[in-house]
Amino acid sequence: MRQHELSLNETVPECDWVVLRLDGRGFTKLTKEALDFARPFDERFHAAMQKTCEHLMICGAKISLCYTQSDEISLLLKNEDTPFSGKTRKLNSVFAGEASGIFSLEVGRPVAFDCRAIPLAQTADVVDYFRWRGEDAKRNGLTAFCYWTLRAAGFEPAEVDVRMYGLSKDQKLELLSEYDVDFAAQPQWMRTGSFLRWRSDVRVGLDPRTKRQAPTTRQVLEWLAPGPEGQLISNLVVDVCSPES
Ligand SMILES: Nc1nc2c(ncn2[C@@H]2O[C@H](COP(=O)(O)OP(=O)(O)O)[C@@H](O)[C@H]2O)c(=O)[nH]1
Ligand SMILES: [Mg+2]
Repeated sequence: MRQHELSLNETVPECDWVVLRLDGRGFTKLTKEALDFARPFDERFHAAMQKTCEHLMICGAKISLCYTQSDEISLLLKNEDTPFSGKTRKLNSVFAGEASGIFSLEVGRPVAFDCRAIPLAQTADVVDYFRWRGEDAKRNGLTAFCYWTLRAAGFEPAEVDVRMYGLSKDQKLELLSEYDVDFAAQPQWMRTGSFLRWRSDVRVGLDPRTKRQAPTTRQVLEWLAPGPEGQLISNLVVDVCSPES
């Protein structure tokens, strides 16, 4: 029986970094029908995603960096910090379970996330990975604003598809300004997604051993949104991935 059970046993291959990407299952339907969230973006939905990210950062593994956009979350781990001896079935199921549990509590109904483990050979791949997800967030965010602006103006879904077919980024921005929607003025998490990272917080406190004031360092979570050109993404990732971090 053990042989059967171990037949799908896989571990993360040789690499410097591992990303775990989680994605909400059927969230198009969930956000539309069951939970009636504002479209294209909803502060309550985003708050539940943020709570989920914060939980994942402290749920037992050393996560170097977290990024979220729409219904997805990417967690970056150093290979040596990857728990469960890098067994992908454990990583994928446990992290999906942790995210599903906390998000369900936040929104008050059962939801599921999937999770995939992605090995990345070196730091340059990590920069590329987060820029890729950031580009996806920007493209989808802009398209979603255009789509729902046209729907709010009374167009049927098929008419919106025709109106938006083949539009470039600049044409989409133009379309929004025709309807007095200032895309640049929308909250940054909607346009680029956002990062959650650990920051060292140094404070002066009483050292119980010496009974003297002394600096103490603790790790606190900090949310950041990348700039429009993705510069922050490279800087942040390189910073997080540096050997001293
Ligand atoms: N209403 C609403 N929907 C959102 C929000 N964030 C993400 N979504 C939806 O979540 C879905 C995520 O896409 P995808 O993972 O491809 O779809 P899925 O397979 O149905 O989960 C999209 O349909 C988004 O519109 C939000 O803030 N408000
Ligand atoms: Mg999804």
